Amino acid sequence: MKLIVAIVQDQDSHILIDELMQEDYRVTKLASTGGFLKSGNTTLLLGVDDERVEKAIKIIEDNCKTREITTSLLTMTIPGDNYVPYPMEVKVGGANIFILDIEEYVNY
Ligand code: 2BA
Repeated sequence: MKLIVAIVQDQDSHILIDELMQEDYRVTKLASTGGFLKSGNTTLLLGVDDERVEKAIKIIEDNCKTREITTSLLTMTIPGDNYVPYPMEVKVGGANIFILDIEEYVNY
């Protein structure tokens, strides 16, 4: 068994969860925050039998889009001590996926 940890964009999460549930995957949704953009994203946990991992990844891939986001990070102006917003284009992934081996799964 594997644990799939998938960090996806909020906009994609509802349809993605519906698609996964339709294929009988069990899903836990966590509200998370990206360290770089400091904005919300969604982390999904899926406990999956080994032979169903590939299909789960394909469903995630099919339902998550990469998007260009313009963000303003703060940077210091020279001369002076003022902070001014500095626009920056960032490509946010459709999904960042970690696949972990599960030693034991217990369900009461
Ligand atoms: P954030 O940390 O908010 O990052 C959003 C996007 O900003 C990233 O998209 C990446 O394109 C860019 N980015 C991140 N750190 C950067 C840096 N130091 N310099 C320049 N650009 C940077 P993704 O790579 O697709 O990541 C989307 C979200 O997935 C991340 O949100 C974070 O919440 C999570 N994530 C990605 N890689 C991770 C990892 N190795 N461990 C834990 N979480 C991860």
